[in-house]
Amino acid sequence: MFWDKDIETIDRPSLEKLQFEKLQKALSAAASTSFYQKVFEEHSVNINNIKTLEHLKDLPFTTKQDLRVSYPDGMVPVSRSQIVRMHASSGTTGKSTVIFYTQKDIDDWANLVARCMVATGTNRDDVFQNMMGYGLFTGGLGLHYGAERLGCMVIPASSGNTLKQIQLMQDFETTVIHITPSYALHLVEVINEQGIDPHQMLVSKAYLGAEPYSEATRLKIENQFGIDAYNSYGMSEMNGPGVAFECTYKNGMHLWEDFYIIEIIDPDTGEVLAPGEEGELVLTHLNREAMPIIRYRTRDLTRIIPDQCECGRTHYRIDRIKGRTDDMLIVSGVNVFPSQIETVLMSFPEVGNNYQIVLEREDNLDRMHVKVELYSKMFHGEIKELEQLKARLRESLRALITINPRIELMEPGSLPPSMGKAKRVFDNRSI
Ligand code: DLL
Repeated sequence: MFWDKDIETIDRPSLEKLQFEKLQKALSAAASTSFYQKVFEEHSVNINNIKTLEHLKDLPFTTKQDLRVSYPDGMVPVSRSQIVRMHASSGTTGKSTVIFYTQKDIDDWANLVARCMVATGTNRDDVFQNMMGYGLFTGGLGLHYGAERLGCMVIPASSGNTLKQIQLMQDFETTVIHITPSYALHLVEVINEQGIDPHQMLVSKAYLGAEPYSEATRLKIENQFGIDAYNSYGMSEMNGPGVAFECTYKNGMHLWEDFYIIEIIDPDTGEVLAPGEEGELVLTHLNREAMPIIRYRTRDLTRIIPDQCECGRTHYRIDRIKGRTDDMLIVSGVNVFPSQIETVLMSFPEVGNNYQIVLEREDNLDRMHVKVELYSKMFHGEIKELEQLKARLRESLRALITINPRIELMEPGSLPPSMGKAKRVFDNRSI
């Protein structure tokens, strides 16, 4: 099942030719903005010297800080009257970064999202309940327009209000949901609390994204709901959701290369790495009129999966995001990604749906404290069993991250639930 078979299965030489044509247009649009004019001048860049895709690596990177510096519209080559929408990043630090779209940009984005949904087998007969926040965040409206373009019936539920979500799911026979993985874990708990069997509901698919999560969490959500969960990746700077999406093979996310040029770089040196090597994802937007962005450093760590997918799509897949270059924790000198901790926790069948990582400094030493909810049945047995579980959790974490964390076992519902992007790490060391 394809939305645009010719483009999705295009051979690599034709894809590269198309990318190069689009890159030239994107570069000349960028060069007409005040931001890139200055940057290209500073780096002595003459865009006429970019004669092949290979030359892209001669151009400077664009960073989140650059978007802040050029706030609000230093990267916009079109007039205000051509702009029909803006979104802003969900960043919690500093000034938010703003993204603009022309009508063509919105149409292209809707088509791209429709392409993603079709790759998972969704069609116009589906009822799509969108549980991502509507507003400046791109998660809500991004999928909304794509699902309408495909012809689904869209329920614009937005995030939160969990009992209402469940009622909508039942009354309108929702078949596909779009939700953050942390909220999905909370939703399924509330469904069970209401005495409803999630397996009896008609929902058959979930699109999970907007935050990092492990394969173990995907499996947990799939098993608890009895559905297929698909990984969805994107960021405001590159439109929002729809940048990369899994197909029915659920084996890495197709990153749509007719819209974006992918590079994986060494985050320390900026050097471009070979396909298959892990590093920071850098994306060039090839399609946006209102805001061309060249070589954007996403800070997300992943790798290209170089072999071709069995679905027939030729666009490269990227692996599950391992974390961000800026969310790596350094605990007692050891580098730890929260995703490593989540993988261990969620592989224990006794572990419930929520956890927190708290870092503290005691007597000048770093201490890691992992608070983890268990299923309620675990509190009906003997204390000895809980002590053994604690020891097994501590040992599994120590084996992987070489740090001995303090484990606190908690009853379900003890930790605050997440309705959107979850905050799970609390670093209290510098306070
Ligand atoms: O989160 C767009 C989005 C909405 C994607 C809905 C998927 C679904 P931002 O708020 O700008 O945009 O945050 C982008 O979120 O750089 C990643 O660090 C993280 N992220 C997004 N999707 C995933 C994912 C939206 N599937 C930032 N896995 C990105 C891991 C993800 N991290």
